[in-house]
Order: sequence, then structure tokens, then C-alpha cells
Amino acid sequence: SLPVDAIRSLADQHPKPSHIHFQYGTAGFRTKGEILDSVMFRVGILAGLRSKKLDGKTIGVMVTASHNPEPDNGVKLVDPRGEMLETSWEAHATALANAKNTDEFLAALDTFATTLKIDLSKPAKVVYARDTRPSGPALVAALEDGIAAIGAEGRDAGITTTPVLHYLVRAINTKGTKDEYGEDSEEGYLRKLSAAFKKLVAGKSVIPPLVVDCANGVGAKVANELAEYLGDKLRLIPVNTSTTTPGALNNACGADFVKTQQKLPSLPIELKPGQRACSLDGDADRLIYYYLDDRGQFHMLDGDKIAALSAAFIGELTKAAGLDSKIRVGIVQTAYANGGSTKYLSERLPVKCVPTGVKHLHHAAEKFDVGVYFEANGHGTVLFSPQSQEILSTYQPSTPAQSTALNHLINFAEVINQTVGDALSDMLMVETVLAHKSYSGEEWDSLYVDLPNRLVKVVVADRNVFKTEDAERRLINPPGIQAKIDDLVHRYEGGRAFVRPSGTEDVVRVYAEATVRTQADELAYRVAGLVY
Ligand code: 16G
Ligand code: ZN
Repeated sequence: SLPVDAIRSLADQHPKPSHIHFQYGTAGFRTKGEILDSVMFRVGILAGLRSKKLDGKTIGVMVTASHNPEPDNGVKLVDPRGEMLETSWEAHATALANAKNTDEFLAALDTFATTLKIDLSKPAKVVYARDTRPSGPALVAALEDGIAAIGAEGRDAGITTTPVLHYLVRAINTKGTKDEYGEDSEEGYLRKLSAAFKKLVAGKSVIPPLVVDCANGVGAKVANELAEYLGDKLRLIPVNTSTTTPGALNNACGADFVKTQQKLPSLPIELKPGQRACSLDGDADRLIYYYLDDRGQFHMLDGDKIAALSAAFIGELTKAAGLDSKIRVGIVQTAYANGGSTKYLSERLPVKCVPTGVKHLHHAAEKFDVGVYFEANGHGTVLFSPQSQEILSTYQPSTPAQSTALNHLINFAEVINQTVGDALSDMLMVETVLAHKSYSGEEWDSLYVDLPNRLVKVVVADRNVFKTEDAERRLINPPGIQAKIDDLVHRYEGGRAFVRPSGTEDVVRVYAEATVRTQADELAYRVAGLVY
């Protein structure tokens, strides 16, 4: 049965603020850090219960608010394979977080454990980490109270990136099995990635140094460590690494800033023409590249460009290895993918469009033998199915060229963090492809031309009335609006637009693209006018 007394006495120390409704959304619970204490405590208990439900497998908990402002914080659960929490548990998390007081919370827990048939006598293990936000330590303390209250064993992974935490969860749960993912430590992660990368670029000419904007967040710590492991193979220049300067996190820098502002972040050094640089977001699970051309003009290489670069390369490798009939490479995008990228990719490989949010992309990518998924915002990874991993490890190449390609594929699968989007791992993937193709940023950029686009947000009375279909590309409610959007879109050359409710903010988002910049802007504002 539930350790009611232990839970009660600790729960009383973490009362829920009365006026607030919490919701486990696409990125877990996320709001101002100062109101999250009760949520953290309850998530600690929930993580313990999830672990018990899954026979004592280790569950992950990440305390972060990613690219959001410094005063924000958040928490999300990670399932045993290093993936996002199973969707059906999101509602349970929301319900538990909103129980009014300790009595209601205990009653909710009891019903929950009974309905889900959780065997409370099972052991429970939770591994947790946090980013660099000032509200982090107190929130982790509340989380630890929850973990202790349910009698789970906690492991503190300290301050690290979201993708490292995902990696750890998978590594811990596969330890000693044939699917062992890697050593279950941050050093293990760094060793795994850097070793694979070094093999991938062995014999390639010297790679020019890479500026890495760390958003003044936790990525700075891991990027600095990675730089040591990489040494001369790839000289990283981590910048925006001020993790203790108040207000610096994600401020005028980082992947979200670059993507949404479509301009250079503030950097302490000047980029030379053609020099490539990249930005991580506040928890290092998103990556955006860019460079300035000879005229000083800014060029962004976003998640779509990363998908195009890497998917095409993996496709070429499978062909060169003689495996293209056995290993089917596919791409997963969302409605935000630039029309230019979708055209480029669908001429080469199967492309699937799914609703926004990592879990949708991840699950769709699992359906391919090798699934490449990226959101335009720079979050993405590559998944190798168990069958394709098996093929890679048993295949007998018949020529030296096939053998080389096979080895590259094997190392590619190692350099990529397959649990979740990982800025640093994706960066090594990009650098690998650039080195193999001898591409500059400009050559990479010219794979296809981005259509000019505009994203605007509209504050509406109730975003929940906005319902979409066809992977968020069409609006079915409120009635009548989609027909008007269609009407507008037809009037613009290369026009495309869609409206969707945000899953993280109380707004509706409007995206539009067209062949000409001014037209994309105009289309976006006119569509916004329809929903306002
Ligand atoms: C969350 C999602 C991200 C998505 C974004 C969209 C995860 C881990 N993160 O940050 O993938 O792009 O939400 O936000 O799923 P929106 O619904 O407010 O547009
Ligand atoms: Zn993030």
C-alpha cells in the first residue's frame, strides 16, 4: 500500500498554490519557477510510481524550461528507453498536479495506483538532472522529497543537458544487456560520441574551428567538456557560456533566438565571412547553424537544412554499402518544415508530416528502418530500428567501398543520440557530413532555397476552440476559417499557410510562406486577421 504517513508529512511541506491550474503539455509542466514547488514534489512521486509500474526500470526526470526565459522552469519525465513519457500518463500527471490539498492528493494517488494496478511493493528508481536556472536547486530539493516519500531510489545526475539525461536513462536500463547503449555517465556519453566522431572523420582534412553559442545555459558545460574530448579533430569555440550571470540565459542568444529572429545572436567574437557557427538552446536539445556571406549577409541553416544534409548522406551511405534495398531511410517533418526542404527531400526519400511535438516525430520515425526527424526549430535526431542495427552488425560487404560505407553507417548510429534531439550530437553529425562532402556552410545552404516565411502569434479568447487536421495543416474549427485561408493562399505565388493552437503558450500560431519575402509577411498578417 501507499506510504501514506511519509507522503502526508512531506506533502504538507509542498502545498499547491490555490489559484493555479497546471498542465502536463508537449514539454511537460512549464511555467514560472517560483510556483512549481508542489508540482516537483508530486512529479517525484509520479516518477516513482511509473518506475514501479514498469517493474523497477529507471525513470528520468529533467528539470528545465529549455529556451524559455530564465525565471521559467519546468519538469518532464523520461521513459525507460530514454523517450518521452507515454502519452496516456500526461493526463495522470496533470490530475495529480492539480489535487487541491494533501488529502485530495492522497486520495488521487490511491485511485490512480488502484486503477493502473500498480504493484506498490515493486522497487522504484529515478534519475534526475537540472539545467542552470537559479530556481533549479530548490525545485530539485522538492523533487527529492517526492522521490523519498514514495520510497524510490534517486540518483542525482547533477547539472547537465536534457539529451544527456535521456541518454543516461537508456544507458542505465540497458546496462549489461545486449542492447547496452553506453556507459551510464556523462563521461560515458562524451566518450561514446567523440570516439564515433573521430572514426567518422579519420583521414579527412582538418575541419575549421566551429563557434558554438551555448545560450549561456547548461550546454556550455557539456560543450566545454566535449571540446576536450574532441581535441584537434574538431576545435570547438564555445561562447555565451556565462551560466551564472543573472538574466543571461537565452537572452539575445541561443537556437530559439536565432530561429525566431532570423538573425545572428549576440556573440563575443566577430564571424569571418563563410565561417560557420551554431547555437544551442537553453538545455541543448536544439541546434541551429548559420554563417555570414562575403557581403555580411546572415544565412540560417535550421532543422530542415540539417535534415536535408543528413538524410541525403545516410541515403547515399546505404546505397554505397549495398543496403538500400534492405534499409529504408525516411524523413519526418512537421507543418513548419520549409516548403523548399519538403520539395528537396521528397524528390529523394519518403517524407511524412506529423503534428508538432517531439513524441509525434519520434514515433513516426520509428516506423522507418532509419528515420530522420527534425523540427524546423532545430530539434531532431536519427533513429535506427533494431532490425537495421542488426543488419548493420551482421552484413557482409562484398567490396572495400561497401565495407567503408558500412563502417560509416555503424559509426553514424553511434554518434547520434537516438533517444531524443541532441544539439551536440547533431552538431557532430553535421560536421561529419560537411567533412565527408567537403562542404562549406554556403554549399550546404545551397542544397535548396528556403522559401521566405513568417510566423506570428495571435492572442485569442480561447485557443482550445482551434482544432486542426492533416498534421495541423488544416483548421476544422472554428468553422469557415479554413476556406478563407485557402482563398488567401491561392492569391500568393508559392503560398502556404496554416493556423494551429500552441501547445506551450496561450496563443494561436500562424505560419505563412511565399516565394517573395513581402508576400510571405503579408499572407501571415492577413491570415492572422482571420483568426483574431
Ligand atoms: C515543445 C516541443 C517542441 C515543439 C514546441 C512547439 C517537445 C519536447 N518540445 O517545446 O518539439 O516544437 O513545443 O511549441 O515536444 P508550440 O506548441 O507552442 O508551438
Ligand atoms: Zn530545449
